[in-house]
Amino acid sequence: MLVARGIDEEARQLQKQGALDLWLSCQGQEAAQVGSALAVGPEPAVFPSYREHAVALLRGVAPDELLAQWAGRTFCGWDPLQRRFFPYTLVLAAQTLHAVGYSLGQRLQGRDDFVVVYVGDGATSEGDMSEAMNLAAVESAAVLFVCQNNGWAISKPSGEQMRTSVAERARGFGIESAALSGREPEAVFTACRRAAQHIRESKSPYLVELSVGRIHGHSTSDAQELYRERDDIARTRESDPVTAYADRLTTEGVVDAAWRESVDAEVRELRNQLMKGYV
Ligand SMILES: Cc1ncc(C[n+]2csc(CCOP(=O)(O)OP(=O)(O)O)c2C)c(N)n1
Ligand SMILES: [Mg+2]
Repeated sequence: MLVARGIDEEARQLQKQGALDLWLSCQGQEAAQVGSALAVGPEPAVFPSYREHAVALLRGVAPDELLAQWAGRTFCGWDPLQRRFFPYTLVLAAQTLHAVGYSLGQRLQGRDDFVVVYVGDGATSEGDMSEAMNLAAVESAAVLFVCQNNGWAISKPSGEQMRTSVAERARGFGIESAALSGREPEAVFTACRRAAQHIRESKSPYLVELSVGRIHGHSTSDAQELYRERDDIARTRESDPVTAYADRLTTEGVVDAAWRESVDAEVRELRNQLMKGYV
């Protein structure tokens, strides 16, 4: 989570300096991403949206590969088959159908791995998401839908996007689901482990809805101060999962100051290398 935070912050700074065209920050969503990615492990193919940077790093995507697309150097940056992490999809919810189709294709090949797809709250309003959930349900596709609900589709609050939770909607399609805070990495890990077990045992899809906070604007082109209350932004920063988890592990004696300093040094080095390659 600390490494993802550092790389994300460096990318934001590089965009401000004109080295990247755009950046969509994952800050505030690291616990949801790291908890879910570690729970499913390295095997399942992952279909991301566009801000799953912590998941990408866990899949072995190098920081400079992660930034390449946002500098307009390539369409992707990494080898999707090698990393089992597919290219970022900017057409909202298109990846949900890709994931269900991929899962059905895997079944035809006699493979029983499940597939993971990440989707935002706003993207669930797209028809593709409803088609994907219905197809996954009727075909009993082995798909784990992970919805990171950060409360916003750019400037549209989630309360104005839907009348029920995404988890409840999934059940309407016949998909088992769970809804929980995405700020606690261990709770996310446990929920996603359970979801993976459900998919393997019952050979049917599952949806996990994780409520998270979006610390920065939608993208580096978005000024969230124009449509979000100051208090709301302040509360999101105060409930930052990265600081909260680091503090908790320190209080519990799981990590100490020396460990933290070694991680900070590693992050500084990664940021330096990234900066040299992009400025
Ligand atoms: C099909 C389509 N419609 C509209 C857009 C423009 N757009 C880009 S991001 C976004 C909001 C998405 O919100 P959400 O799914 O909650 O993801 P978040 O950015 O909050 O992670 C919109 C409307 C798009 N990229 N694709
Ligand atoms: Mg959102």
